[in-house]
Amino acid sequence: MVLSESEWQHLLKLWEKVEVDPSEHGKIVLLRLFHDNPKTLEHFEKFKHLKPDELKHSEDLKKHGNTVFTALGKILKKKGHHEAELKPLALSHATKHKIPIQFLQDFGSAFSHTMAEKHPAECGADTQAAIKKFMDMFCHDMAAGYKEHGFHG
Ligand code: ZNH
Repeated sequence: MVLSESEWQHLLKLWEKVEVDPSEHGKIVLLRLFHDNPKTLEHFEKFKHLKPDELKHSEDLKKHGNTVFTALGKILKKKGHHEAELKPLALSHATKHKIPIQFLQDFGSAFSHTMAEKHPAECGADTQAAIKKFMDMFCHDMAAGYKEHGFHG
């Protein structure tokens, strides 16, 4: 699951586009995740009671999108050396939010599809394959962190 230098470069180039507006990118990916797997929305106390239209226009969802994408960007830029960044995330997602690994994989698909749609020039087949590898690595390392906290999501 090790990424090559050229795969990291594809991802970093794509990320330059994401960083222009992380809240908007985060929001679109989360909306797609909630649409593709409605069970994921149930884990958000602050969003699960919103109607689809309210969710779409929620400033709070944008804020959360920014939180998630800022964290994801920090991880990506470590090019695989992300132990320090993943530790607190594995802890909170295992013990507090209780998010099954499957949902993190679903997030990866929503992320990949959104990028291909929004940034076709930066998201060719090579980049899509790199995203898949990166998200597989992320999920694998999160699962290892989950186990340390006795969560087998
Ligand atoms: Zn999450 C939160 C990141 C996915 C659910 N997150 C969160 C935060 C962060 C994150 C940074 C804040 C802090 C803490 O820890 O708490 N996430 C993230 C990332 C990812 C994710 C990076 C991928 C990649 N999440 C996810 C999913 C889900 C979730 C998939 C479901 C389904 N989160 C969550 C919750 C929370 C969080 C529920 C809490 C929110 C509030 O605020 O309430």
